[in-house]
Amino acid sequence: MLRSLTVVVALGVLLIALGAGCPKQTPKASPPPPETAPPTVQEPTPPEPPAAVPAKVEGAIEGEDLKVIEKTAGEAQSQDMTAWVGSWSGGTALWWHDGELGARLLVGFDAPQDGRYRVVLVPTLSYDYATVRFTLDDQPAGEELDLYAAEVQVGDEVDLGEFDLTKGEHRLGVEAVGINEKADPKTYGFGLDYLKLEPVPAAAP
Ligand SMILES: [Ca+2]
Repeated sequence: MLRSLTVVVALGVLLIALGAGCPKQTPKASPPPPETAPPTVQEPTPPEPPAAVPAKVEGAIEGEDLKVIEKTAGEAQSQDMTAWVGSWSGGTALWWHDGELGARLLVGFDAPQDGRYRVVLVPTLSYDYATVRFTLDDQPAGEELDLYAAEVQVGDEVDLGEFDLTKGEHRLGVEAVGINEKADPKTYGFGLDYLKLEPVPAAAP
């Protein structure tokens, strides 16, 4: 019995000794991570800025907002001018097209209060525009104006003169009285960017 016990103990010691001599198992090395491209950071795409529309001129009565009271020929409508080189107030103008010699257009605008005003306007010039005369409340206003230009463009300010205006509606008349010989086609067009009423200080007594 004692002998058997001795054998078992010896055997145990031997096994322990053998175990101590075994190379330690090292953990298997992890396989290298698959080569994947680093995640790319998507830069947020900035939204397209809206097309720049020219600001409105301070104090302007926009041609495109005028009330068309009467026209004897053609069509009068608002026209987007941002496709052309130049700076129309609000990027838009009144466009009277497909007129004829002697055609008349009458538009209404409001004076803010009773007073004396210098009335100025800014026309559009174009290759097919007419020579025009203006009236203000049926009275002649300013000089005859040739609106021909080889390219569509915004014109210079035109002085129609000084007028005593009451608060409320007044009427600007445009008559096609001719057309430049270079105009092609000769469609007697007219364009109005804006009108402006400049108060005239009362004369000193
Ligand atoms: Ca305008």
